[in-house]
Amino acid sequence: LRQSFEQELQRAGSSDAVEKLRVAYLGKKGSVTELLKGLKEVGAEQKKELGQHINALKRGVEERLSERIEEIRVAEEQREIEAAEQYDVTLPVAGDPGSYHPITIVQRQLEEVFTSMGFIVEDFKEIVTDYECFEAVNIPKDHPARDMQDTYYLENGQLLKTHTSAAQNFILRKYGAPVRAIFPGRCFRNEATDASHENTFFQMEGIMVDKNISISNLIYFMKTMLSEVFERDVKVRLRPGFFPFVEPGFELDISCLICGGEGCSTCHHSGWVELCPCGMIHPNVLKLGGVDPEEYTGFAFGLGLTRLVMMKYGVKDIRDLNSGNLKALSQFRHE
Ligand code: FA5
Repeated sequence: LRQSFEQELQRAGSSDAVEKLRVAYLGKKGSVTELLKGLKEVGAEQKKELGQHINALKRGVEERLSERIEEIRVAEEQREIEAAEQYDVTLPVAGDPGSYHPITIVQRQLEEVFTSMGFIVEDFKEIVTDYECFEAVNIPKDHPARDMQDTYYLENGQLLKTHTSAAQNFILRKYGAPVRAIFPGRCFRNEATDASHENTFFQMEGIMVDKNISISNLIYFMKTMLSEVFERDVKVRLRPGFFPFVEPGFELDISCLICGGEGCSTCHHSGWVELCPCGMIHPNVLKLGGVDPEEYTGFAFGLGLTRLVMMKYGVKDIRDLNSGNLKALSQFRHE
């Protein structure tokens, strides 16, 4: 019986066929079941020994059935994988092949620039805690700087990230010092929108912490970044700026490339666009991140990625970038 079962099992090529076998051997009228029923007719002495044999046979059959089911499952999976591999992703697409969003294009370009300089790229959540967004970057409760960013609070007390600085503490704790990291992300602020302000926009934060990091390191990296993105000289200015998480802090502005610095609605007629505030990381922020400020220093910057994209491509109104207007967005092809 065992032998014929084994032969039939090998021939069963699908889970349905295996199920039929199960019925044929272990079902109500199955061969093994019949054997067990037959035990009634033998004497007590023989019953014990024979019973043990038949039960062992039954267990063996059950085991082999499950093994075969598993074999079939693996083989089916393999067949599916092979079929998928035959799908040729290099074939030309009929019709519009689509395009990347300009923010994605510039984000990837910046990621390449920074990774080539030894930075890692990190990701972070969009829903964060009050601690992550404010306290861990030296903005305690009741600090007036909280009003600098109008926050969307959720019912559970968490909030939508108002700036990518909300990830600083996470990065410092995860990697310790020394560390070089950039972390792009979407930010949300409850503010009135105009040509250069949206309630949803992208920033790209960067930090570099090591022994003896100074303002000249910061300026070098900012210059490199801008020349790589614009591939030409652009006018920038650095002025003092206040952020509780840096000391000293700076505002890095770029001469408005929409009007050439003459003044237009994009730059609020000032000729300058606030692009990338930055500074030396405040000792309290390092401490809260588990890094000793006596031993290490570092810089941080919070690049307005969406505004950088506007300047690079001459987009006059930030709202065009969030519009989902494919016709407008598809002009920006990836080189
Ligand atoms: C910050 O968010 C700080 N966390 C930046 C920072 C990081 C400073 C690290 C020092 C060290 P600010 O609120 O200025 O700063 O925003 C930074 C940039 O994001 C701005 O320069 C601007 O380019 C962009 N930005 C801010 N608000 C908006 C908005 N509503 N729409 C579009 N871009 C915005």
